[in-house]
Amino acid sequence: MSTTKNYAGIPDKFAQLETAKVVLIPVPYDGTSTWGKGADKGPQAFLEASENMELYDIETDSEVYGQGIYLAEAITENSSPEAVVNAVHKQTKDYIKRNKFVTLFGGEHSISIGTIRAFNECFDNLTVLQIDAHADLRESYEGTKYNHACAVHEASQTTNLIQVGIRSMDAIEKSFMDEEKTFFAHDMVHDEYWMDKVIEAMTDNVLITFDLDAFDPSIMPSTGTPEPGGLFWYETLEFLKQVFEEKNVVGFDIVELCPNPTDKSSDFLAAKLYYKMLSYKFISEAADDEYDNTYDVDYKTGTNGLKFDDDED
Ligand SMILES: [Mn+2]
Repeated sequence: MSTTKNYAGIPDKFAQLETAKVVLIPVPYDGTSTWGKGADKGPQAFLEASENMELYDIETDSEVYGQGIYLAEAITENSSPEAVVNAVHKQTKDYIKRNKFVTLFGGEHSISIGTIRAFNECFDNLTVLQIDAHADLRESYEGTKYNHACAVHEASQTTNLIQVGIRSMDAIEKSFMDEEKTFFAHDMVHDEYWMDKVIEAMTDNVLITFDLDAFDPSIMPSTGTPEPGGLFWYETLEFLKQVFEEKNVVGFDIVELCPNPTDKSSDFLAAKLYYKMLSYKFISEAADDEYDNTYDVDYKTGTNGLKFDDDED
C-alpha cells in the first residue's frame, strides 16, 4: 500500500497531518478469521473505491474532505493477534492525543480490541456502538482472546457496549450479553422505534465499531461471514445521522471488507459509508455551537463551515 497517495486523491493541502482534522489508519490484517479470508485486502480495495467516488455529498451539501484527511501509514504488524491489537492501540492513542478525529479501516474485527482500548483510555464514560451481525462476545476463541470472535468482549466489561443488528451468536455468549443493550435484527425489523431506543441507551461519548457484515448480504456480499437478514443502506444512514447529530461521536472503525475481484459494489459501499460518516460528523460539529471542539486546527472555512474558497497555493 502506497503511503504517498492521498485518501480519495484529495489535494495535498487537505492531506497533511499537521492540518488535517481526520486521520485514517488502514489495518490490512486477517490472521484469525475462521471462514472467508481476505479482509487483509480490504483497505486497498476501500481506498481504490474511494478514489472513484464523488467528494461532494448531496444530502449534507458538503465536501467534508475540506476538513483535512490524513492517510496514515498502514499498520502491517502481523506477528500475532495480540501484537496487532497492541499496534492498533498505540497508533490510535497517539493520534487521539494529537487531537485528531481518528478513524480506522480493517482488516478483521479483532483490530477493534485495540481501537476500543485506545478510545476508552482517552474519553470518559465511553459508549461503544457495535453494528454487526455477530455478537463477538467470546472471552477467547481458538486459543486467543484476540480472535475476531472476541472483538467486543473487553468492551462488554469496560465500556457501555451497545450491540445493533445481531443475528448470530453462540449460547455461551449470553453470559456476557446485556439484553437491555442488545438489538437483535429479528426484533429491529418489527420495531419502528429501534433507533430511538439505541440512542437512549447511549452515554454522550460514542465510539462506533462497524462490522460490514451487519449489512444485508444482498447489498454487502463481500464479507467473510455473511448472514441473511441484515441492515439496508438508507435505514443505516438514517440511524448513523441521528447518532452523529445527538451524540459526540469520538471516532470509528469499519472492518471486515473481504473484497471480491469481480464484484466491486461492496468496496464502493464501504467507501461511501466511510465518507458519509465523516460528512455527518462534521456537519453536526459545524451546526452545534456548544460542541466541545477537540479538533483545534485553525481552518479557514467558507459559508457552510465545510467548504474552502482559498486557492491551491
Ligand atoms: Mn464482528
